[in-house]
Amino acid sequence: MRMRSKLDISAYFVVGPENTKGRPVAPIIRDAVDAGVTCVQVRSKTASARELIELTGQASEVIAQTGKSGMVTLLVNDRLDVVLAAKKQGIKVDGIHVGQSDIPVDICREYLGPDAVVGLSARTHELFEYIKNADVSLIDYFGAGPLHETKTKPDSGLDVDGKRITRSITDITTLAQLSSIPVVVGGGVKLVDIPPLAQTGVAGFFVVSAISEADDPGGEAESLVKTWHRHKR
Ligand code: TZP
Ligand code: MG
Repeated sequence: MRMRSKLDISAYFVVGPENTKGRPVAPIIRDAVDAGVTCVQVRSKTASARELIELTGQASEVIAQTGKSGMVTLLVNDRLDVVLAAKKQGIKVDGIHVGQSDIPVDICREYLGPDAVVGLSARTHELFEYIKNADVSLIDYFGAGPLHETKTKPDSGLDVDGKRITRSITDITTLAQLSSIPVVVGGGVKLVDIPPLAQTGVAGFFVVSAISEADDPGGEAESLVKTWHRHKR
C-alpha cells in the first residue's frame, strides 16, 4: 500500500475560473495558501488545455511565493495531458485527481511515476463495499461526498437511476474507518460543517465555493483551517 507521510489533505481547496465570480484565480489561490490550505486542485470543465497549463503554472508560482513549495500539494483535476505538459515545461505539479469515468488510475500512475500523487473520487452508491474492497495500491487518497447538494457540481451524488445521495456524518465516520487510505470529503461544505466533519476521522475536507466565492477568500480559508484544527479528532 502507498503510504505518504508527507501528503496533507486536511484543507483541500479545489478551484478554477468558473468558481471565482469572475475574479482572477491565482490571487485567490495565494490567499488560500497563505491562510493554510494544504492542497490545491486546479479544476475547470471549460478552460482549454493551454489555459489549464497556464493556470497550473500560476498556481505553482504563487505556492512558491508563499514559501510553501513542497509543503502544499498541487494537483490538476482530470487532465493527465495538462499535468504532463506542465511538467515538461518545468512547472512543479504534484499529481492528478480523477473520477471513476476519467483516465484510469493505472494509466495516471504509469505516466506520472511512483512519486506523483494520484487521488480518486469514490463515486458509487455502494460506497462502503467499494471503499472496503478497492485496490488502493495505485492511489494516495479517496475523495468522497457530497455532504450536501451543491450548485458547484449539480450532478454530484446523482446515482445512475437519478436518485440523489448525500453522505451523512455517520456514513462518513464509517467510511473513514473502512478505508485503508486517507479520505477527503466535500460537497457543499461550509464553516458550520467543519466541526462534525473533523470528528469523523477523515483526513480532511475539500471545498470550492466556500473559499473561491467568498468576498474575502483568505479570511474564509483561515476560518475553515483553524476550525478544522480546533475540532479534529
Ligand atoms: N466533487 C464533488 S462535490 C464537488 C466536487 C468537485 C464540488 C464541491 O463544491 P462546493 O462549492 O464546495 O460545494
Ligand atoms: Mg473528473
